[in-house]
Amino acid sequence: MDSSSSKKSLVSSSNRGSINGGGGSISPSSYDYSFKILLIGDSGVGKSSLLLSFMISNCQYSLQDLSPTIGVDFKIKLLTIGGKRLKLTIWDTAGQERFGTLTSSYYRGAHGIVLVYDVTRRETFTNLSEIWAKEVDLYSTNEECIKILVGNKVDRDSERAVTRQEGMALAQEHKCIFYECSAKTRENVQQCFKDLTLKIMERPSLLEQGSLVVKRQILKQEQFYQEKHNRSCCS
Ligand SMILES: Nc1nc2c(ncn2[C@@H]2O[C@H](COP(=O)(O)OP(=O)(O)O)[C@@H](O)[C@H]2O)c(=O)[nH]1
Ligand SMILES: [Mg+2]
Repeated sequence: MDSSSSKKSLVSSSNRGSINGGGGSISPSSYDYSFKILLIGDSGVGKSSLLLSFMISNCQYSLQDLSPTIGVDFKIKLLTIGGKRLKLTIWDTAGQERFGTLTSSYYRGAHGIVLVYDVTRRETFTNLSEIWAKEVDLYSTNEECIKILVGNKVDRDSERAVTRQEGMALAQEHKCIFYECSAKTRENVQQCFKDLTLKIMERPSLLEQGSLVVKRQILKQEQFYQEKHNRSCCS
């Protein structure tokens, strides 16, 4: 199973169309676990493009299709891993990172955080340590959340300003998984999100949180049927 849809944010009135023709509400009974993943990093590093590249499965597209997306707040991807049906809600900034105005609510409850830099722009790499990792420490409410460092735009190898070794060293320093990707060629994009999800599932505390929504739903249904049963017994 692999389907996707984009959703309106509670705070934004913008409504971008769904990418894979998905859409509509997704019933909690259609997945076992629900995880919040977010993308951070400097403007222009390719966060929105990586997200689009991940959302669009098995189809051809050109770089024009990856033009900057402003106003998308989050996208939902349903997928099955290890027999478990997962709902990934992936949050992308609507360009606020340009003004340094990402709020704590963006980070709240995240199970996975994707820290992105552009391998051709060194300042986007140094800003990860100087700005973004600090924001994560400050705002992330899940101490155990899984972080992944992504060096994007590896298709522009001749313009490289950050080596793979440097990326690996930074990932080690911040206890992150490390991937180099290209949203343009889609190299490593699926693997990177899949690996992140697998690591979330391996962490019991995150798995527990991810399943709470489902548990609540089941409890509600049970209460509903119990009450219905009691009413019909006593009347
Ligand atoms: N060559 C190349 N260009 C990319 C790649 N990913 C994104 N871009 C381009 O980089 C620019 C910024 O991308 P965008 O996704 O809007 O970055 P964001 O601000 O981090 O969301 C756009 O012009 C994209 O087409 C990539 O992997 N390779
Ligand atoms: Mg963007």
